[in-house]
Amino acid sequence: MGIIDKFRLDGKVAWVTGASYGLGLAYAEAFAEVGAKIVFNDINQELVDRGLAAYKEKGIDAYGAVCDVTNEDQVNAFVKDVEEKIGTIDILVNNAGIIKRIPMIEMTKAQWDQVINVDLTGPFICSKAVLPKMIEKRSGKIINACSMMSELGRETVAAYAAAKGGLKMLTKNICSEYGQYNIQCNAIGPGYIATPQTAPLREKQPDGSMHPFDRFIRSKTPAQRWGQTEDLQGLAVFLASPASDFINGQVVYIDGGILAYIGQDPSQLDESKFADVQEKEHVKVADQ
Ligand code: NAP
Ligand code: GCO
Repeated sequence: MGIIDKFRLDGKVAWVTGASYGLGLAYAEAFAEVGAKIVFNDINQELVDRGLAAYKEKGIDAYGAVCDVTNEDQVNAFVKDVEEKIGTIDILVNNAGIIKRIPMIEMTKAQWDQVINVDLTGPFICSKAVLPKMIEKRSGKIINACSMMSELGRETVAAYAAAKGGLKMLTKNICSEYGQYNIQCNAIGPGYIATPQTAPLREKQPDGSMHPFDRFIRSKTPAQRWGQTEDLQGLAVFLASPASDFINGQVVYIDGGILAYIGQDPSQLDESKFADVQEKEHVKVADQ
């Protein structure tokens, strides 16, 4: 196998959860480009249909179905359906996730539970559903969606940070427990990426000026820009492919340098430098 072949996914079935749009769609598109068969789920039929249309437009014959990653019966039924119709799942990306930006003392337990259920329990349920066949095949890749909040806290995201911190340790534990079966479990740790999930943090102010958080993130990122979903595709393919067979239990941060940099005074940023990139980064959810 030549070195470039190590990055191919020919004959592999890749399941990306919550992949109708956003980062999940970007990961799946890249996997398809290097030969994988794509299966995905989302929370309702409207989103699944939107995803199927998006994949078809990209020339990808994806399989999609409604499945709530927090519902073990739905997940097990989804996996059984995929195994019967497509084949056993070789690659799982636990991408589905939500965030609620609420000060902790104002957050209800129900809101806390919802975030933990989707962002941490969901990956547990989905990983548990695919691991038995991966063990049988002595081969498998699980990639979790960690975050800057796997390492850092910030105001209003207590539940999300707790979930993403826990997901870092779940990644290490799946590695520890199943690495002996040639199963690699790693995580992608994106920085701040321009997707619908972060759109509220980038919306221009009524006077047309930058959102304060947009300015803040650019001052914390050496690249002085938000990541684009395309920035993460190479890492996703790497972690899903034979090229990463001896990497296990790692969170690979892809953040434009945020975690390495103390940051600069946001007021010192030259906003005129951002005019050319802002339109793409401020693309509306409807255009995703
Ligand atoms: P996104 O735009 O909000 O997309 C998340 C997808 O997951 C949506 O399709 C969402 O459906 C779906 N989903 C939510 N709950 C679900 C459930 N219970 N079952 C199945 N699907 C469900 O998020 P994103 O920005 O693409 O991020 C994808 C992942 O990367 C998330 O885990 C996120 O935490 C993580 N991440 C994102 C960033 C970033 O800057 N964007 C950075 C670091 C990590 P709905 O549309 O109904 O919500
Ligand atoms: C927020 C953002 C972040 C990003 C991402 C950063 O409110 O701070 O939504 O949480 O989504 O997780 O890595």
